[in-house]
Amino acid sequence: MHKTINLSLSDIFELSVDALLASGANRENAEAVAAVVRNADRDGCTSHGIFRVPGYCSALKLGAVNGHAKPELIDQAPSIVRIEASNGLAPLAVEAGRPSLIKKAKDQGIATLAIRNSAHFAALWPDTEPLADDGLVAMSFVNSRAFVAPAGGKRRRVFGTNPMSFAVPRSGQPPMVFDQASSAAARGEIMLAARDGHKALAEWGLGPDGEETDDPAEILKGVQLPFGGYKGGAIALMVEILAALLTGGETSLEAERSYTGHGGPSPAGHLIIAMDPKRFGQENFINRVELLFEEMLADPEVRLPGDRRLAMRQKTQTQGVDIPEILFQEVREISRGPK
Ligand code: NDP
Ligand code: PYC
Repeated sequence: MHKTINLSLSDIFELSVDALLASGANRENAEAVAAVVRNADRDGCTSHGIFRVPGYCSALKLGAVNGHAKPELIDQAPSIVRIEASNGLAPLAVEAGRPSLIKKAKDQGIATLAIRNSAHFAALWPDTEPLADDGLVAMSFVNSRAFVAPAGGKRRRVFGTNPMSFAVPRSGQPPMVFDQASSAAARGEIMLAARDGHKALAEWGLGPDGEETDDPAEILKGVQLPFGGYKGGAIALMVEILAALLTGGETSLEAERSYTGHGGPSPAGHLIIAMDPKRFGQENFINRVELLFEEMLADPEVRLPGDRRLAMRQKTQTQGVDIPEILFQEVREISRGPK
């Protein structure tokens, strides 16, 4: 076990901002990234919290991503807004596009934010939850570098871990949000298992020889597998097409080919869809969603996706987050800047 240190959520934010600034990001970009990092740790998404800051910083220092990028908003059509992110970091691009996406969704009933050339290294629920907070049903899709074999494949990586998130508003409660990789395990979870000396599950992936292994480090060198065989493989394919091809972003294979080994995010594509239930003529939508949830929860074995995150959110506001001391030292060292 690692020796840990307890940090408040504002400590995590400030430390992340300082490390990103010291690595060459401007304040706008640093604060946008630090907010998603803090919120990931707040919600118990350790694999996309401060654990990711050294990777962001390494990519910034090596010039693999542009920490001064200013997202360019393109009003493409009445229901489509595009962002050219110019090799910048995804959190600022999402912030820049959100107001226009919300307005278009409320005007048109459905709207899409298509982001190309941005580096997404985060969880996806921060993209969809604020839209549901505004009364919209939302979906988000992003690709990354090629880590995952298509269903049936054993050696050749083609897809990113290609997550998707879905959010729906609720009555008097935070939105229900799910957020999941299309691989059996997010790469971040495999990295944490490798770091913490845990074994991998057989379905997570294969070693470089195409054989099963319980060593997470071998899977990181080999291929990850889609969840649920060909069904997850089809979702990974769909996300690749929506996120990379429909936005004009880099495919996961293209991002992999230009990757220089910095350990941080690579520019890819990113698609967010928002729908206004009122414009669909469904004034009773939220009540019907609640009835559906009541039916699900009538079985005490069932919980809603996102409930674990929301419980963690309650806890960490007062109790802070334990992180490995070695990670804290690493990020603090980065924040002190070059010697
Ligand atoms: P998980 O498998 O941990 O969880 C997926 C979803 O299932 C969550 O919404 C979770 O809710 C829900 N869930 C889990 N257990 C249950 C249950 N028993 N009943 C009902 N719902 C349940 O997520 P992943 O490991 O697939 O992904 C982890 C993170 O990695 C995500 O945030 C994802 O966006 C991120 N990621 C980012 C990528 C990128 O390219 N930027 C690539 C791949 C992943 P809850 O959280 O409440 O447990
Ligand atoms: O955890 O699979 C992952 C991931 C890929 C890119 C960012 N996170």
